[in-house]
Amino acid sequence: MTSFTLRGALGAAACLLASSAALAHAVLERREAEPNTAYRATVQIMHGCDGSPTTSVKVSLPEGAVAARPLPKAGWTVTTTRGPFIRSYEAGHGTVSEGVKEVTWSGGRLADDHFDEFVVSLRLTDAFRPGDTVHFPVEQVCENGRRHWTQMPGGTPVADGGPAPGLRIVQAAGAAAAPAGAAAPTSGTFKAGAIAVEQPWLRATPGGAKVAGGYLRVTNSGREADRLVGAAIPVAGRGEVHETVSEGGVAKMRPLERGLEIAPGASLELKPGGLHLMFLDLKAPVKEGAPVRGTLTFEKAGTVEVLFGVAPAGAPGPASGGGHAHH
Ligand SMILES: [Cu+2]
Repeated sequence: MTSFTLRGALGAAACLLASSAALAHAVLERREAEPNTAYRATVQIMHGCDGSPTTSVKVSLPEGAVAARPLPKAGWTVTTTRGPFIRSYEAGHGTVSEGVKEVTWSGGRLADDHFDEFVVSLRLTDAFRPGDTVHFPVEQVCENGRRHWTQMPGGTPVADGGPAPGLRIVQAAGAAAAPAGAAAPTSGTFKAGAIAVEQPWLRATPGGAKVAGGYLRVTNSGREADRLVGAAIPVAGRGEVHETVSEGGVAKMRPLERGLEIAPGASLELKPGGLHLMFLDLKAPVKEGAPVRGTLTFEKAGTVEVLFGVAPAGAPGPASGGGHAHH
């Protein structure tokens, strides 16, 4: 009812704004959870599509949510899509590297003036840290039309829908607070052939910044040299490998045109003030606490998918107990 009153008052031009901000139709019932716990993701569908009944609801699960099991609903057919995770996770009783990534309930009919709940039980792994907001994008199909509740913070606005339902990750009760200035990146090791990439992280970017620095440790356990030749994240136009050199006492950075060689047995650390990745032509800010998927390309080992943790702007390192070998 409210939606029609609003629409009448605001007129057609304001419709999209009204529906994306005030009238989010897909929300999570429980919006806070601790890392390394079981979580019951209850997606509430509050309205249809401009009066038309809902006939299908698809929920995409965030990377780092594992062991997902949907709750069947009478009158609806539930289907799941499985796939590989970008790294393996500790899931309480063993390690998992693939699982359910999307759940769809279809074939039902939810009237516009009713609401219903669509539930997935899952486990939140150590991919999430207190302060992160994790998103569960929802695609709602109606008899007439559809709605995309898929918009991410800082991302492109969605015309026919609005924000993806978000879950805030909070500190476990009784746990020590993280030291001030400590980052909360996703930890992880990502492997391709003889190459291992440890704890990749980005520095958050302030407002209109067009570049972001990326850091990691890379180890070559093979018998041949390899080269890191490329890096990419979705919000950057391009990625380069940079070195920092001193010219007349001034530190300057420049791209390594042939990439970065990693000798057999060598372990290199890319860190602020030294070797680093540089992501340019940013289309959206890199936000603290919101891990970013990306790829690194090696001449021999090929392309490896990684998850960059995001530390505060200006952070010297990814985390306080972050396993740095030298100081
Ligand atoms: Cu640079």
